[in-house]
Amino acid sequence: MARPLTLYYSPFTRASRGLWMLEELDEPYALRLIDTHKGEQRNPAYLAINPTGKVPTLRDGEHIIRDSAAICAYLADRFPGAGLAPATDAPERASYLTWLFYAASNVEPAVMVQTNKWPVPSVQTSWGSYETVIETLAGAVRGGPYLLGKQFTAADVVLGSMVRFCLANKLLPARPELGAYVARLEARPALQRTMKIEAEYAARLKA
Ligand SMILES: N[C@@H](CCC(=O)N[C@@H](CS)C(=O)NCC(=O)O)C(=O)O
Repeated sequence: MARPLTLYYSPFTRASRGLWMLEELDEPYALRLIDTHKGEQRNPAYLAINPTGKVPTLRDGEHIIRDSAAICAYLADRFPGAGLAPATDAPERASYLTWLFYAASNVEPAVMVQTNKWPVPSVQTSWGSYETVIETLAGAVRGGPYLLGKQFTAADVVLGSMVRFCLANKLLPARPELGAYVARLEARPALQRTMKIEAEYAARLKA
């Protein structure tokens, strides 16, 4: 049975990952705009579906999924025909899960700690050092075109979104491997459509 997909979304936030993922699928979906500047993410109706008060959240019929990486992984598995995740018994699944979880649990906090100069001893961090993360990322995308080679997956949406944001905001060094990877991602029609939708929704919020 068809279950309408709704993404609770705010432009130029971590919700952009969910939007890009939806654009990679050939499935109908709706966007519900949450104006985070007006604090709509803390409205009781929204907190009822996402008690963290953060965007994005995905509704798939009666199912609610939150956290951008989980949303991307969920959609990839929910629509296997799109080929955005290796099958659970495919050997490529190992690499896929590694990068998906590495992005969410290591890249993002490593960049936050580095940028904010938070004093955390590397022995206590899950990612080791910021430099280790940079080398790991550069090595992961050097061969390409994508993290798993020829197959583009939800792991590219999640990790690629982070690398793209970090390069644009100078939170990662302009390593040629990282820049070339982002250029390959930006050549994808789905990401180009995402960028257009983002700009339209951002303009709508300003109006
Ligand atoms: N782990 C969450 C984090 C989401 C998140 O940090 N969202 C931010 C926007 S980028 C937000 O909703 N901020 C509004 C607020 O904190 O009030 C995810 O990846 O979905």
